[in-house]
Amino acid sequence: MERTYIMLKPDALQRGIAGEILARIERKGYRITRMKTMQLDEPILREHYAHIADKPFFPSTVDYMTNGPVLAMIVEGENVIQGMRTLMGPTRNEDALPGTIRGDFASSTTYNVIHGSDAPESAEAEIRRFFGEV
Ligand code: DGI
Repeated sequence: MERTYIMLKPDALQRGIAGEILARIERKGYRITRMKTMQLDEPILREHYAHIADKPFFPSTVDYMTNGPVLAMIVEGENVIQGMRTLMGPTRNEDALPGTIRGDFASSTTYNVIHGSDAPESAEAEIRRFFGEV
């Protein structure tokens, strides 16, 4: 069974929509096997977001992501990495269709409520980064 790293971003918790997002993940048939809240800091975000760390929007991403706790999760299911990306919707807010988590809840490309790994290698690296060896 495949697994992926999913993270509800601070605005999901602050807006009280975490339960609704978790329900969508469960309703799809995926299993949440680990879950914890965490306060992120800039060093872990520089690692997690190394591919965007030199972008002009990165400082606002750090402000957003350190604004309050996140909900870190390991989610399992058949082809769950791609399946969760489909359920989440794309990165750019204007492309996220209604019916997807981002399409229904994200208020901007920065404030986009959820993270999900994009490939098997990044899923394992992110699980290790946020949960250690599990
Ligand atoms: O895997 P994703 O989260 O969909 O996208 P990513 O890994 O390319 O980017 C990580 C996060 O960085 C993304 O969730 C939101 C932010 N980001 C990416 N591209 C842009 C952006 N934020 C702004 N404001 N503008 C962008 O073009």
